[in-house]
Amino acid sequence: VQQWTEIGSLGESLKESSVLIRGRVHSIRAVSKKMVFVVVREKGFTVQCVLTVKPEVVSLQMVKFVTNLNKESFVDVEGVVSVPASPLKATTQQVEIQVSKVYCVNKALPTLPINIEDAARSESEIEAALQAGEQFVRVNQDTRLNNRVLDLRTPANQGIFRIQYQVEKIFRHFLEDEGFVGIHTPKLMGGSSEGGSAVFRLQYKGGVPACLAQSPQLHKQMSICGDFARVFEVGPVFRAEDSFTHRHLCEFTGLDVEMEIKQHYSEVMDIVDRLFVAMFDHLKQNCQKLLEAVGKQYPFEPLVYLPKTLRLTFQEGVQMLKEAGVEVDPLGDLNTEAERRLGQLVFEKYKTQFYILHRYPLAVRPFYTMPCPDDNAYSNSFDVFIRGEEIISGAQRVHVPEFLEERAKACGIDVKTISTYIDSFRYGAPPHGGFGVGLERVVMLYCNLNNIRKTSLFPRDPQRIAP
Ligand code: ATP
Ligand code: AMO
Repeated sequence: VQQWTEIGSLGESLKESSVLIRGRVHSIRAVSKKMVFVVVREKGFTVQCVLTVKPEVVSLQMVKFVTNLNKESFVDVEGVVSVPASPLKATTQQVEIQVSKVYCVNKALPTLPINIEDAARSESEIEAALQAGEQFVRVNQDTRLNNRVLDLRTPANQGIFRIQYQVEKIFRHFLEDEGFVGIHTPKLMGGSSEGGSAVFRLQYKGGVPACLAQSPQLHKQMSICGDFARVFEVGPVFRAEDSFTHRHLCEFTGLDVEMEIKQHYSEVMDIVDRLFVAMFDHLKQNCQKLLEAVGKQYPFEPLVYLPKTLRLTFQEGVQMLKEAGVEVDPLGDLNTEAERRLGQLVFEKYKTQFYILHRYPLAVRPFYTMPCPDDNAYSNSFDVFIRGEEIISGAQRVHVPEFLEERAKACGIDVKTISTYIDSFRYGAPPHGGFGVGLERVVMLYCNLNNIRKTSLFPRDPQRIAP
């Protein structure tokens, strides 16, 4: 049995070795009846395979067969690795394979809804192709998403979703090392977890009204009441968002944390700080190839962050905006534009694109948020931003049941629907807090991508529930 070599691992060290690879036909360029170049792709990596008629080895027929292969078909290629005289522009690997055998494992349709080479072009490559009068198709977002299985094959998308998994991995590993335990909370709920309208309603058995969880909020807190002390969850979050924006999905992946607090809600922000610095360091140190694959199609500047994450209070943020001529309600929420502007101001002043804004006005936070003990117009809560856009919300929670009930009522929530949640606190609950991260947003903003649909494998938005 012969060893398979991954295309991504082909390099000069394998010069003159015989290799066997399996991949897709990415492109075909016939030079003559006797010679054809086939670029073969695997997991976003590409290598040029050269087929030349050679008596006893490669026949005219074989060159013809390969010339006529459909793109995206799966092939096994056997040959010897060689190093070309000049660098190869069209492939990721800088070696070629001098082919002795090609076997088509399974073919793709002759015409596909998306040409992967077209889908993989950057804006500047599109410009250059237009200037050169090249024949190609500009693949728009809807076409990509309608044909996501093909779109996912581009090197940039291979990079995005492999980076996304690294973010999830560091989240799990870091928290595990800090004594957190992974949990799984129900997604079918009797009442809404965040309040408000953005909830998907459904009928449970026996016609009982139910909804899909807008977050694991209630059950992650109830797990703290169940003595797990420090918990995290990676799971789906459902929001019936009305508006069509670049950063809202109807289903996304939530990275959630909940923990006992000994003295101060800064303990929760400490976890955010160390977790994300560890994550960004890991991406920088171990994911260069993936980041380059994304950057080649969607160029971006690396994220600038500090070894110790900057914390500003909401009031300081409002003041910075005011000094820059942006008036905002000091007891209201920041709109998207103000958040972006503050992101720029923070970058100019503190040289970081990642920071925590805390002590938000109580009025703009969910009912379960703990007011500041020294001024209850504000709350022990925070949001976290990358490049001026929110990736995290977090807070200390109200752990006194009577007060929790009062806050829920004041926020217009029907307390009957969350009575088991409120009761959990009647049996004795420790001070605690936590936060929720949108996984797709982290990757979108880390790579400075312009749309959250680019970081959702099969996105669900107000206008899309397929494929
Ligand atoms: P969270 O659920 O924690 O608030 P989020 O990022 O979804 O996270 P939103 O409350 O939806 O935040 O919005 C934050 C701010 O962004 C709002 O104050 C609002 O001004 C603005 N915003 C939200 N949706 C839109 C939209 N569709 N178009 C423009 N601005 C929006
Ligand atoms: P929040 O509602 O802010 O907080 O959500 C937490 C994080 O989830 C992400 N997010 C979204 N991502 C994609 N599409 C959406 N529609 C969407 N809505 C939110 C954002 C946001 O920061 N229970 C609290 C968290 C907590 O306090 O622990 C909560 O759900 O990145």
